[in-house]
Amino acid sequence: MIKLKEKLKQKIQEHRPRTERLLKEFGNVKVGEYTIEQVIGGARGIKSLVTDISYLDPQEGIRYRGKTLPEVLDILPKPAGKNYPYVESLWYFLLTGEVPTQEEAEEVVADFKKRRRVPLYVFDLLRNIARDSHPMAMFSMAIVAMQKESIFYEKYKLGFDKKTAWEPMYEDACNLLAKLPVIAAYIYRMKYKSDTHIPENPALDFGANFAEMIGIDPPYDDVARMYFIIHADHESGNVSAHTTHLVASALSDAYYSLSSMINGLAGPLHGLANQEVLRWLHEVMIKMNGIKPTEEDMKKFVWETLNAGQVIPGYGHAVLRKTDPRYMVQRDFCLKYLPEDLLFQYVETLYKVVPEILLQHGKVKNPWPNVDAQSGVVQWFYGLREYDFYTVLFGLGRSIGVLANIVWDRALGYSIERPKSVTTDMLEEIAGIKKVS
Ligand code: HAX
Repeated sequence: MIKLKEKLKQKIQEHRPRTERLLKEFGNVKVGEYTIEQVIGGARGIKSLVTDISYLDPQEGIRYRGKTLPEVLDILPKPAGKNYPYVESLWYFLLTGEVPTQEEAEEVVADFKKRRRVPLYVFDLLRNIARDSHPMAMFSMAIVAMQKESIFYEKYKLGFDKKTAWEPMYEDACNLLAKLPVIAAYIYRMKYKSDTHIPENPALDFGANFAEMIGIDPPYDDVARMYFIIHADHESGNVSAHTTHLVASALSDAYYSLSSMINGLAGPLHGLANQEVLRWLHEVMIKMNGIKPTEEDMKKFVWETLNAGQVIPGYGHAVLRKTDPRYMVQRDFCLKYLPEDLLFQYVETLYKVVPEILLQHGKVKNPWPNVDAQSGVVQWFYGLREYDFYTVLFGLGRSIGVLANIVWDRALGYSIERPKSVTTDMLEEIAGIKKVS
């Protein structure tokens, strides 16, 4: 058993009594109250999920296991000579809450390499899907196609043991996560690079192997690591994390759960916003004949979009009430490595004008940019220009957090999810405007 799994086992044993005590002794204590607006409005703000892996403060932004993103990027072990940490060290950190040593992180790197082989039938399947399908649809299908590999499902058939169910879930999660860069790279090269492929490199870690397989030279390996790490988790209520948790709560295995997550992430109000930002920016660039717009020009385009009833992609958030720290990490990266890039200049101009316009527009609760407003610029600069692939990158990163979460879901024996619905008549009666007979 590798050190990560041993440590995780110990953490689970230590944690279980806390959950058991809360349920047994304090199960009736109220967590909060909620309103009709929250019920109709997508359960916004209703505290009904538990995770210790990350927490999203509306003012501060995300913390993974109590640490801000700059802290995480700083303290996790990195490959020699590189600026960003191993994705595998984040996996260790999210699962255990402890920063791995270099040796512990590299043990996970070695473990993931052994799990990387993708069954041939997955490539056969991908080759038989209409080539103009969206890469997120391909990614989702490839993941669910591997369900027959599930160890959790096999063990379940022999008899479900609540205390040990996390172990096969952990094995599935590691097996699946290790394969995702290989699958994503295959989709990319099949769709956009004339179906020419680059074999995986057993010498490389998760991020570097992905970079090599899609065919982009260093320092894109560091870009990939940074990108996957900052997209990994955003607590449990966002569509992708919640979907994974919801599906896994029915004791569906990691393959079914993660495939559903990809489907949820593919919505333009969620992960697909990163491709929409690039599409929108290019429309603006065409109108500007490729020259940098003035703030006045940019204001005009933003208002045109709003007046056409469209959202400004990359702005706003359901929880955050300030600029997304994931935006800031990428902005700092751009300021350091590509300050003169034209697309970055567009994004910077937007940053100056959009918040004020959204405030004047008067609808949004958060006028500040989110992660998606900046991420395409970095990808574009390093040569990944097929922007309908950007959400696949997000999906790769998000998989790290949501898979860590469902391992813990099984460890703590969380119940099948089943909120209660009401009818509109019932809400009208609660509001005091109608009597239900
Ligand atoms: N541009 C224009 N209008 C916006 C807006 C934006 N960027 N963001 C919100 N609004 C509008 C909403 O459409 C809503 O209008 P209606 O009352 O007419 O329905 C109103 O402002 C209030 O919305 P809100 O409470 O501020 O925001 P929500 O919690 O409902 O939605 C969203 C949060 C992220 C979905 C929203 O801000 C949005 O659509 N943003 C643009 C798309 C985007 O960038 N999505 C990615 C978010 C980050 C993420 O999850 N990445 O994966």
